[in-house]
Amino acid sequence: MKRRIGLFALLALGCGASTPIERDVAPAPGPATLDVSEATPADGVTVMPSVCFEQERCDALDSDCDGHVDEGCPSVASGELEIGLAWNDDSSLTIALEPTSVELAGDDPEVDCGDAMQPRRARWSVPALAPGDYRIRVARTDACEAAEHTQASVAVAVRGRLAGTYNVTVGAEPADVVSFSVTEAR
Ligand SMILES: [Ca+2]
Repeated sequence: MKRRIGLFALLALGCGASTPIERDVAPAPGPATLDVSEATPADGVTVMPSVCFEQERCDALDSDCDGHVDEGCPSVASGELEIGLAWNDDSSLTIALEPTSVELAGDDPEVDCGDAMQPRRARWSVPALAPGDYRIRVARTDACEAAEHTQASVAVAVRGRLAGTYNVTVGAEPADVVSFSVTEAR
């Protein structure tokens, strides 16, 4: 009887452990050896619902919900990290990424400081993400005399998946938007 219980317990354990065993047997192929954590919005940041259109609209969002920000739009480079930034007043904003050793490809938008009606849209990307803890902020530049508080939207796609679209208020100090981690897959 004792032996039978032991066997049953072993079988039950086997069922519970099926997921990691499957992953060991069939590892992800090729370069897909990184895991990306769920993105964590910073305090005070609003996570916006996705609104999906048939085609990308080049609006610094992932407007066709394919996991890429403004893919195929003029002067937009794709990458494992893609960031779109949009705002609508006469401030000048940029993205700051930690770790700072990771170089963001992309340019601060050329803004006409006197034209508050000019849409402000900018995109940045990182071709390949190494394992690490990442944090995205929005910061002011000195290009225009800034409004006191600016509402900005930040769309973040990581490895072909939209992490989220965030609304953030940017004051004098850089505003935290979101953080995520990239780890080696086990
Ligand atoms: Ca897209």
